[in-house]
Amino acid sequence: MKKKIVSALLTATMVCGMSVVPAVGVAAADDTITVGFSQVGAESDWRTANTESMKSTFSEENGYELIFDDAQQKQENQLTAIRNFIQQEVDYILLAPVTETGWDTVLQEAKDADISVIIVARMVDVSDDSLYTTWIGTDSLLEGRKAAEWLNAYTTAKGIDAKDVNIVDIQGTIGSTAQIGRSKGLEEGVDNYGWNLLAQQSGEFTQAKGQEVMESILKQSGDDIDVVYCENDNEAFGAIDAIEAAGYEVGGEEGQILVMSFDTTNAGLTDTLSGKITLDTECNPLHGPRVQEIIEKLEAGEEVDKQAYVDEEMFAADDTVTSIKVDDADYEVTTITQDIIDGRAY
Ligand code: GYE
Repeated sequence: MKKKIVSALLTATMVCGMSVVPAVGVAAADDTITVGFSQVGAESDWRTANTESMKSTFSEENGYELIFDDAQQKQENQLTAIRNFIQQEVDYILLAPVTETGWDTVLQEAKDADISVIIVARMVDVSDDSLYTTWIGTDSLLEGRKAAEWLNAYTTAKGIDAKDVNIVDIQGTIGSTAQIGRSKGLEEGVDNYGWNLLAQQSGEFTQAKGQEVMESILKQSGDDIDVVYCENDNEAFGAIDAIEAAGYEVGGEEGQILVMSFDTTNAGLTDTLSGKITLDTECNPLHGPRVQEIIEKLEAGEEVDKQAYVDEEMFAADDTVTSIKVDDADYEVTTITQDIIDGRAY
């Protein structure tokens, strides 16, 4: 831990009254950057890939000491973890916040302790943005808008009337950036095109909850459902299991229930290849190297952007729609292949 070692050296200098020439081992330890990472949990394949990316980046070989804390999807655990990091005098705090609100007090404590905070993946909603140094993550609203534009293009290409498009939205963790943006993108599509939103309920980004929620919605309105918009892959896996167990088929053909998803994890794209998921919109979890680049810049005294979005793609089961437009920008929709899946890093 840099700060502690520096102060230990200063103390040694004062006590001995002579200059201290650090031994080689001490000098090496002096370079170690201590990072406390408060991770939301392990609710999804995306999250596991994200944890893995952070752990392999902030390794001893790379000159870091990582203190990792899994909050099990609870904000109170994240608050405790951050307070522990402050007490341990880490050099940086990385926070992947479960929801957007409720961070002002604890981030003020980090600021008072002079510790830089980097927000990862989801965003925080704080009254003073000097409470964090920078944010890196996904543009969830754009993801939702892209998915909605694809649905409009797909149903139009199939000659389906907008008023015959009945949608179920299995939302993510309520109040998280990923949920807020993805739900809003769909809701805008409902307003713009006149689709019917039959049900909207949280599956908490997990397979188990996605399945449970889908089961109960199927009981109420099974025969009416045309589209299930899952806000991540794990919810989609659960929803697909529920749909098939109830005797319905998933897919993009007439009479089937069309499943849309986000994340493009390996398992998600495998379901896209088999046609169980018709569209999977990417959300890239490999933030480790990106955060490392930010830390290196800060260490060098350079300026960093206040926020940075990651570029993301869209993958479909077939080529009914090959590109869509959001706010005058074109986005390609790639038909998934096994080669694409094999060539991906997660
Ligand atoms: O889509 C989901 C995860 O915050 C972007 O959280 C992330 C989301 C991701 O649990 O699978």
